[in-house]
Amino acid sequence: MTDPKRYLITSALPYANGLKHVGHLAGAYIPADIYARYLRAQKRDVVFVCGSDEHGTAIPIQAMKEGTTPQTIIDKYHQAMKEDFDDLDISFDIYHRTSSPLHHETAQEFFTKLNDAGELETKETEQFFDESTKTFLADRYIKGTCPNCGSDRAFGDQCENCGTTLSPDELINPVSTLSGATPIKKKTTHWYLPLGKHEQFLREWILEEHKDDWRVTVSGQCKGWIDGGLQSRAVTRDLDWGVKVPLKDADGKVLYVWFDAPIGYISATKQWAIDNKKDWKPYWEDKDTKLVHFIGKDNIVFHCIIFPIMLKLHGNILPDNVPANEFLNLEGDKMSTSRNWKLEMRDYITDFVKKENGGGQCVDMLRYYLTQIAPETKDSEFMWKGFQDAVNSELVSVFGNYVNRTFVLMHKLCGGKVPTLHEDVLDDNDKFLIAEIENTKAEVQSAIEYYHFKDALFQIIDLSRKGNQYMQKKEPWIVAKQLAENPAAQKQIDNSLHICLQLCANLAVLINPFLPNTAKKMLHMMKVVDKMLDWENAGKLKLLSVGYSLREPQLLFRKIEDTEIAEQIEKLKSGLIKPETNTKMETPKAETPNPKPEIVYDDFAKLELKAGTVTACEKVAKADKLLKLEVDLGAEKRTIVSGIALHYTPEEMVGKQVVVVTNLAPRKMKGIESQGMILTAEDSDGKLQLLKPENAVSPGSNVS
Ligand code: B3M
Ligand code: ZN
Repeated sequence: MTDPKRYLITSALPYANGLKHVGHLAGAYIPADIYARYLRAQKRDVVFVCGSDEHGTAIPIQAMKEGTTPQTIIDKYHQAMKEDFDDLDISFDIYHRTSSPLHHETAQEFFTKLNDAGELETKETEQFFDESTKTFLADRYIKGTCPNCGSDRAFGDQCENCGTTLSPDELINPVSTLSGATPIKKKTTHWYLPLGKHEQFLREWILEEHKDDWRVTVSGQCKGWIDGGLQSRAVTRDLDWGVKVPLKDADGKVLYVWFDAPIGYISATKQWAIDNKKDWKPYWEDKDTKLVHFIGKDNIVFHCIIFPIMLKLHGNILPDNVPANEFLNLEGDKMSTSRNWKLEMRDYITDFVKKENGGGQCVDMLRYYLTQIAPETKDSEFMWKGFQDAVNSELVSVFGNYVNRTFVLMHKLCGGKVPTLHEDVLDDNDKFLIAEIENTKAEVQSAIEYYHFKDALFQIIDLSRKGNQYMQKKEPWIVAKQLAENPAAQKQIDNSLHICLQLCANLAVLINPFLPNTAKKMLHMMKVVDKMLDWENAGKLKLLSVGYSLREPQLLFRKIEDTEIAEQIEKLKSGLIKPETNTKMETPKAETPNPKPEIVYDDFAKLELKAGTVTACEKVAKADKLLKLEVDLGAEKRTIVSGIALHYTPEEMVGKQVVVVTNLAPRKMKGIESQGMILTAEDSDGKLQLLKPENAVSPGSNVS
């Protein structure tokens, strides 16, 4: 879209069920923030919205885990996520929440309009139902084995391991995550959005109209969905947590979280408009608005297929682009909350930003590295060593060093003032750098407009690298020594430092959308006001007036020490919970330290071993390694305390089968009587895995 009147930028609404990690930050928040800051510097009319996604089964499940109410959970994580985004200078114009009455009204109006227009269908189907808790098992209330990758961490809506979108019927061995029970089927009626009716529209809009400007990873995924045949999607659920279906005959039903969540972008815009005395409508109704959704790749189908159909039917504008990012891995492995293999935004804030030598520079260091490794076209890798290298050998040694050198020399050779530019003695090196300043602006601008943020950032650092090379060629400190014999050389010194200083000012403008704290520090050093950061100022040598006196330099970035990196890697590794159950593991070398003495069969026969199903599980207070399990053994239930808390979360234990030594004398652990022991295998690296029957057996089955 050329020259839109206004921009609406959205970042995926994070679920308010836990803290978010740097993968989320790199995927949906930093790129959107760069884009919004860039547009603001261009004096565009731009609104950047986000907020917490507070519905769906993820919320009550987290509440169960933490032994509290869904409301407490959303309040807690909404606040925490908002603070984290603030601490990392993500400049939302509003951070809203989908539990707000305004959102509920907006989502209900949306549903009503589509339903009244006959665009939704109702269907009676049989769905999984947990008889013990009297709950229909939608989405994350049901889990089982993924038909695609075989992981046992697949939910009724999506596999956590491979990301495939699923329906409960596709799960192998489905169990209720609420009780661990095997569900039955029960009839229920729901509203569906018939996606198939809109196939032609999607083909034309995505595969033709946007064939050149959408990322191939995005349009490719869309094509796959469309070619695969678009099924009708249920937009309601039998749950008691969510936006109520606004119809008389729909008691106990709420809108599907993926129906209401994207409408959250609209309700956030409405709230922003109320707060700022603006009109929200043009942002969602006027064709001259450019709407851009920043998301991670697992959200593509919702933002490129389902929500656009909803928007079209409701009479809203469609997104102009959805620059979805791929995933960010961490130290060679997939980031995962359940395995605790992750770097939460909050961890970085605590360990770097809030430390004595932290602050804005540490915010910018993370923003820098995450942009440099942004998974724009393929999955990428966060490596602590890579972070250290990016900071030390690019931010410190190239960009920071260039700025510092320029300021030091200007104070030493030009009396702390911006020297004159003598046009009559410009040499080729001067001319080359002046041209590079202009070219770089154009290149950065074009890269940002195509959502190639990584490339844009590279161009900026490269410009500072050229500044260093220029300084090395011009050597004003050497020229200064010749002044006694050759006073005309002062002109050379003036030119070098004039150009170098103007380049510093340009770098501040260009880096501002990416590293806002750094730009601010540079403004302070140059004693200029924020207005200097207007984008139109870049590309020219006119930012600083001749004769203007500047401050002493401040170091822009500190070095990252080896010890800091080592600590982070250690922290990550010691927190790891368990390996993927379907990950191939190398067979440990045959090694039997202290072999036990031989026994006769009768010794073995003394053991009573049974298979059981875990029906409840929780952490044991003040014991990092212990979990308390309730195990169903058919004829009886047992409480068992087991030292597996570093390898399994309570939530993932529920529903699992285990092998129990049932005739072991009871033993008290942390005040709890453990009535048995579950069997595990310990890998060579200390990771524990449960021993369990290959296929589910009835609880109480003998093991021999
Ligand atoms: N909350 C899923 C996620 O956090 C979902 C995004 C909603 S965007 C409208 O990945
Ligand atoms: Zn899978």
